[in-house]
Amino acid sequence: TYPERLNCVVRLLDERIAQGWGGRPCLFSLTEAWTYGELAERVNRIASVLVGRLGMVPGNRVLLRGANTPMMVAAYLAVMKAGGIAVATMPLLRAGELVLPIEKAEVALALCDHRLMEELETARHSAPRLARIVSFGSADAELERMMADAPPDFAACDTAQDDVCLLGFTSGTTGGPKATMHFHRDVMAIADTYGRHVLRATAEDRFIGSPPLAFTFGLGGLVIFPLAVGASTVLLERVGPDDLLEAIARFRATVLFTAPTAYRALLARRAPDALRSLRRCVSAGEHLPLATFTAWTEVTGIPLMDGIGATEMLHIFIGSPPDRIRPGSTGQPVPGFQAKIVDDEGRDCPPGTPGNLVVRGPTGCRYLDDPRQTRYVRDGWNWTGDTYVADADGYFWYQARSDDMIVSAGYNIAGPEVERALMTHPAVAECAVIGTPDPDRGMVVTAFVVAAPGITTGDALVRSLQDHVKAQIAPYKYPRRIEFLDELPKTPSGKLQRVALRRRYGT
Ligand code: 3SK
Repeated sequence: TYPERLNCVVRLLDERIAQGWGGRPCLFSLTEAWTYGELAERVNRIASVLVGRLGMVPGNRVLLRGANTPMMVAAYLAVMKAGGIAVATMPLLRAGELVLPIEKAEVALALCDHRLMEELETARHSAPRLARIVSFGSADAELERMMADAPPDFAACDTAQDDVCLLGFTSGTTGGPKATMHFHRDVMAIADTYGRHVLRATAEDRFIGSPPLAFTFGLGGLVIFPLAVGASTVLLERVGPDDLLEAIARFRATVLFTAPTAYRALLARRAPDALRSLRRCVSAGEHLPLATFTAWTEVTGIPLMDGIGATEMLHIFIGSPPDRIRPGSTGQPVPGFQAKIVDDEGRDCPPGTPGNLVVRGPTGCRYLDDPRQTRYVRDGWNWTGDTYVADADGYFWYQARSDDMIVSAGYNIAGPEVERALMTHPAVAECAVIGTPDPDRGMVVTAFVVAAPGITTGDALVRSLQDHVKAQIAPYKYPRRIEFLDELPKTPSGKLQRVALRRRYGT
């Protein structure tokens, strides 16, 4: 339970300063090192700018666009401290993909890394309600210039525990992205549930990882959990396996948050010495195969902590602490959350019977103004879209996605969105996109394409289609496999048979 008046930034940051921890290390990047005190001062200056110069009032939604940097963390916390609502979108989104979040969240103000301005400026032509974009991320960016004149103190907005402070967007297979609303108390709840009971980090820990701060997996793992225990965190803008490996060794990181694809890539570097400082390794965002768990555990001596979370629930809701891991299973529900398996009518399935994974808990699930609320939340249970089996001991075992979402290297990608992008290429007559198994990325986006009459298929067309998709939508969504077919498999009534396509890959 939390007090009626609650501002999560007061809890996570101001109370640390009051405790006398201002001089302790807080945020690192490859070029910067901020103490708790320095973060608190930047948060206050940004909050002063938001309210005093940019006219933000409590409840306003502020779009945040940036890579994982200390300034991005400061911007998040400043919006929430001032009573605003942080609206996070993946930094790689293209202009066309930014319009819906801006419109849906009714965003009039954005703080944007100066290197990502172009797509946002373009998006604004189709989203005129976005009245003001303020750049940040360099000494002469607009936000930094205003911060220089702003007061270093700021009295936090007196928010209620159930005031919304964060809108997280999650991809939908039909009907486009949905915005999930989270309260100030939800931010504390993930620290008090997963953080306290499963992760069990301490002030001496140093966090590191790859998920973007715009994804709540990254926000929790790299900001909320470390701040909640007074630890420090390393923020990386480039998170390829070599970048990650080098940074783990350089900063002697102890807690790693990333997806199975990255764990496999780190193992492939064959540099166990670089991983020696780690003591907690959390894997989520996609299914963790037993082979990856085993290989990681053998090489590092640290059991890989699998977990499943959702933007709807803010963070991980099933996942076991190191001493209770059952290899191959995702784990048990995080204390504070309940999970169960139900059939398509919502009736409980007995242990051992596969069915739909549903969850409920303190943090979700509330969609912003979305008719899909009643489809995905029934009787208070959030339908996750995953098929699982529970065993008699309450461990949950992943089987498959129940919908058409493709989970690749930790990214959720909606096949229909890739299909729409491909269909705008003049060489495509018809197409269908599914996920197919891949040893490195778990699944890869695979497109089956019927070429337009007279078009020559081959490698050049594959490259052209891939480049075309990367230019339309976030590049991580492009189809890594493309197969050309004379026709797509259809039912007699003309409906696409995705099952027949999946069968080609044995799934
Ligand atoms: O498992 C996930 O995909 C996830 C989503 C949102 C937040 C946290 C996690 C682990």
